[in-house]
Amino acid sequence: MPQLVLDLHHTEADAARSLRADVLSGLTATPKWLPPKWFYDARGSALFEDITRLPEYYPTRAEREILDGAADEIARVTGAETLVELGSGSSEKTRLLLDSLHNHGLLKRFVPLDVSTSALAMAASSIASDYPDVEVHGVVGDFTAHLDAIPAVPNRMIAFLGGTIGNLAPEERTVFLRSVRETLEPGEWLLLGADLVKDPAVLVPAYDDAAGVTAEFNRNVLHVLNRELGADFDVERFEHVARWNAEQERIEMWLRARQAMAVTIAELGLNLSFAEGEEMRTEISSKFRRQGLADELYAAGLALRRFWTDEQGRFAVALAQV
Ligand code: AVJ
Repeated sequence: MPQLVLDLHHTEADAARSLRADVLSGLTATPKWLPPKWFYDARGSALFEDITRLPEYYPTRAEREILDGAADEIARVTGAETLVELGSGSSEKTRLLLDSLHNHGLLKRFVPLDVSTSALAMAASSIASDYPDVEVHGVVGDFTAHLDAIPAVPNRMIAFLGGTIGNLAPEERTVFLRSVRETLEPGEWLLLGADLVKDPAVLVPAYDDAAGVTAEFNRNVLHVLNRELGADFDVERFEHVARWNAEQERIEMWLRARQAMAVTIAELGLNLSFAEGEEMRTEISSKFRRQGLADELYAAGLALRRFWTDEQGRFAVALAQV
């Protein structure tokens, strides 16, 4: 029987509290904004899975291509015995890493960390049954708050894939990378997936696809607020906007009110008004350059050891060491 443990560092009550705090501070700010983590209820997670298969959305395929080619070298260079995965999500790319660590006779333990108990339990149990000699130690937690819950065992590699680092603002990235550095011991590893700066003619359609899946994904956060906080957003009256911010080198997603509206968030006792055309920011997705990433890693105490891109140079996987 495989060893399977789940640690709960983040309960439903914690999530409810942090949603309320985020919505209260974001929707009373100017401009209004919401953190992207609230996209991912069951419907939002399914819509994101659909996004990863869209012709315009290259990051998932590009990262898979990189990991396919680099997994062997990653195992050889790191000698990692424990793979920690932040925001475990879909496990397909994880399995490339698990397989290669396993084939090299290294893999002892897999530690997925995710805010969603149900997503984590599914990922953890499917890995546990497919790798019977590997200990699976899931952590329900938030990667910006609970890295200290990662078990202190030797020879770890933390994988943070998919380009999710791009969701963090520069100051949040600094804090996050320092906390990774603090969590790891000298010699241990960070494997980081990051989307690269490129022509906005490629970037914008990746976040504004022809089939309208990303638009539904973006509006989904309003369904989440309606259900979880008793809000009365008229979701279809918000239009999806994706634009390239050239100064900050990031894609931004916004929701634009098609007309003036009053919105009540019952559980917060909050009454809001939207002007016609008013935009609320729902996500930033920062794009990186090799040197900038190396500098940010270095500033956090992490040394860049390997850097791979896909054939077309769209996406990068960086391997850094404490
Ligand atoms: C999951 C954060 C990497 O920023 O590309 C996809 C989320 N948003 N389409 C990204 C997303 C719109 C995605 N990350």
